[in-house]
Amino acid sequence: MTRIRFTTAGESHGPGLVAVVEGLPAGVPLAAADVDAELARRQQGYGRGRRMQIEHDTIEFLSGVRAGETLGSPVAALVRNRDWKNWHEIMDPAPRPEDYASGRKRRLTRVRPGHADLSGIFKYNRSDARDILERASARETTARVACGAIAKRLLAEVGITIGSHVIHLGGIDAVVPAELPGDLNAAADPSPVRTLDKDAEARMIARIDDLRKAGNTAGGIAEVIVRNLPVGLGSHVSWDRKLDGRLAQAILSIPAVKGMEFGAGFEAARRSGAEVHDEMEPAPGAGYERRGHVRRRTNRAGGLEGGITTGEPLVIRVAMKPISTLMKPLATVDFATGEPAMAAAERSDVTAVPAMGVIAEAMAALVLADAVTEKFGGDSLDELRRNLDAYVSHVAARLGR
Ligand code: EPS
Repeated sequence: MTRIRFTTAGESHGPGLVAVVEGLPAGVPLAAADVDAELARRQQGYGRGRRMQIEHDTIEFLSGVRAGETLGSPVAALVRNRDWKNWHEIMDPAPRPEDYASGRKRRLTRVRPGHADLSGIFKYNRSDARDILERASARETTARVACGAIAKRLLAEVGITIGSHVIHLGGIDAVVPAELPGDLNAAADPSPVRTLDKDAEARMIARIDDLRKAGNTAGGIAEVIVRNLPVGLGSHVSWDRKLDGRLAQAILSIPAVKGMEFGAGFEAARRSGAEVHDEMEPAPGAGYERRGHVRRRTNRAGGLEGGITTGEPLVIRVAMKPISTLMKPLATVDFATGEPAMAAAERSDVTAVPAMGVIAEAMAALVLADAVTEKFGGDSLDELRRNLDAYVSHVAARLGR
């Protein structure tokens, strides 16, 4: 059983970030440009800090790709941190104790509320919050997006597409059109806040400007849509095979993400069964093969029933809290003295909600690529495709069509 696994390594201000993806079939077309395009999407967004002017993320493949195709072996890749040149001294892996004594290096001890700083210091028995924050930083999501871009290439080869858009930012709701554009990212990416609502866009930008002036930060909600999934990914049989649970683990692990919903989400809890469940009808026409020629009249389930894909679009909404590094800092305790203090004000963003949508796409892509390889296996893309095609022909014929 082939399965996709991935991991990342790297600190925010270290030399670079490493991404490793394992379990891809051989023969998936893959170029650095595919990954770079996704890395660039993650770097955009109104409300980012000065760091994004320093970085220009690009990938270097170290293994697993040859002549533009995956080999079936682990794909390892490197993204260098351009900012590293400014942090050599602070991030020196072998500093001298006298550097601290002389004040050349300072420990960060005014821990920031909302960050991993203090819990990490206690847990890992460190005396400098930098030992925690360098890895807790959302810079790490660069490597996740690199892994996700590779997963997206595999999904695209079997016709599955993923997009996202921002539906809320800093207290401002976007009006979501009843029919979303076919190419969601082509419509959302040109917006500085990745929203489809022009009027809300202007108000979101003004809100970010106000918060920046006030030294404050904003959260928001992005919606991820996955189209053309076959019915039957994931499983109802055991808790850890349910696809909703697998997606939730992946998406809730994104820094600052506090909640998520599938389809109608929390609203479903307030409504009656007749108002929530999606009625079914025969769908004999072309384009419904992957759904077994059955269509839901609505998609309040968000594309999943019993932890299994229905073949309807997967609809996931992801909520991000405001960034926890505030330029107008909050009260805290200085870990070095035990005295009350104001938190450290590190350079940061006002908001990263537009980027978070791109990161959520990547995490969803990795879970779905895993579910696709789990169900259809195959050591090569051709073999996986044959297995998928045979399955789709089978489900499409089940109702006698
Ligand atoms: C981040 C703080 C900022 C962000 C960073 C996430 O970095 P810095 O401390 O260098 O100013 O820019 O995000 C990225 C570097 C990135 O690539 O997204 C944090 O504390 O999480």
